Amino acid sequence: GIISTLILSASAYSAEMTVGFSQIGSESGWRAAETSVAKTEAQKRGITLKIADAQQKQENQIKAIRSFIAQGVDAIFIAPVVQTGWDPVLQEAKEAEIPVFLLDRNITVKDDGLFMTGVAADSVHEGAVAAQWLIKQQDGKACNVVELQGTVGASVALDRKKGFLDTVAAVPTIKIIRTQSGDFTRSKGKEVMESFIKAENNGKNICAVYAHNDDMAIGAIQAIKEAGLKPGTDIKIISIDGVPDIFKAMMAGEANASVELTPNMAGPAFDALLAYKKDGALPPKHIKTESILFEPESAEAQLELKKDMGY
Ligand code: GYE
Repeated sequence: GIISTLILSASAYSAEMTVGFSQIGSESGWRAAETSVAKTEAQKRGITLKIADAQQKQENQIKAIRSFIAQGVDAIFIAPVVQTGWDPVLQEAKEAEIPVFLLDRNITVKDDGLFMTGVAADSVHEGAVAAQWLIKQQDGKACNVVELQGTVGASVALDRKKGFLDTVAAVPTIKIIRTQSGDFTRSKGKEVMESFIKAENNGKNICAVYAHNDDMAIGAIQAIKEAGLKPGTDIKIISIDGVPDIFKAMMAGEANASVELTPNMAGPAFDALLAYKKDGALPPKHIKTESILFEPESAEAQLELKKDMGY
């Protein structure tokens, strides 16, 4: 009767939905977990998810988005590698009446109506949380900081830099003496840290590393060890993401703090999409995830929790 018909159409409804996800790549442990959680969250809701890996290139993302439009998907998810340059392709999606959801990074477009919502942390705040930790640690003692920035032009790199810089600006004894992009990868993080160490009296002028993600911090830890110094004590390590390997490094005394970021960006986006398709409900423009700082005391417990989070 009516009830079974309703149940059938309700379940058939999401099962018939296809979402195209333009993912950045697999530059970090956090990124890989985000991809894996997206698959699980789609499955839970009976949604078909098509993932296109852009290998860090915006041009590949634009191609993937155009292909999703041509296929007539029900929605497009984008983790935008850089902040600008999205207007034309998002205009095409809008004309095709395909809603766009942003995951983990922000964009700057002329018309905010070109996307439905963005699920992300407040990255300026993440940078501020990292800086506050360092200020408290130093308690008035001077500190020369080297910064490993994320991908050039990425909103998260610009914002994590800004939040940190604005916060330490109030404390003249804390100085950023060197800053360079390590592209969010372990290998580049290590390479850039090696050059910082060489330029700064074999690392002896460096008090702390602020890395825009844990993977670059792990690369830096390696470089510090190879230079004969102790990461975590000779040079403090503060980063962002909360991946299992940074908690392992904390347990080994080699890292000091990480601002956690959930890899579950897709879940809230799927929920917003389902609510929109069901009765036209419009989500808030930004769906904000939490930014909590963890130190070595909680590393073991955090490592345990990460097992269920796509890592
Ligand atoms: O912190 C980093 C990744 O955009 C929030 O990108 C994401 C960042 C994340 O490569 O590890």
